[in-house]
Amino acid sequence: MSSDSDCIFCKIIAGEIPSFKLFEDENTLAFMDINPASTGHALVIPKEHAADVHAVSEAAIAQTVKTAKMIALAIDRTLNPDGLNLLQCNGPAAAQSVMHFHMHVLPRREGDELKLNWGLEPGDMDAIGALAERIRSNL
Ligand code: DGP
Repeated sequence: MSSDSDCIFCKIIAGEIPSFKLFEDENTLAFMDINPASTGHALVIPKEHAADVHAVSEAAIAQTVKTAKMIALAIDRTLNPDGLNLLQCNGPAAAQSVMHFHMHVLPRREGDELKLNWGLEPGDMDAIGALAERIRSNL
């Protein structure tokens, strides 16, 4: 499986840097976003390194969407949000900051006025870790 030693998400897959892991199978990994745009913001990635929608294989994108659906359900059970975005960004103009294909699972609240080009503010790691445990228990 292709990997890029300079890619932060490949390092998370390899366990070289820590993450609040939610779910892992042979082809995908789901974990909490550490710069959350909303409470419960999670990411789903293929293990195969590919920069964006143009580079990712059809198999990997299908596996990633399947895992994203499972994570969306677990987040729904855990947080009961008013809505939820599945979002995927391609290229700097579309606010892609990590060049490893990923899907955002973004819980939403009525009137939260979340801008989809959110700033990358570090979250509260204790709160994110505690939430990861709650979401895992709802998988
Ligand atoms: P995008 O802007 O669509 O490329 O989203 C990248 C997301 O990845 C952004 O919301 C912040 C998040 N992120 C960046 N670095 C890390 C990291 O080291 N760990 C985790 N868990 N998330 C990260």
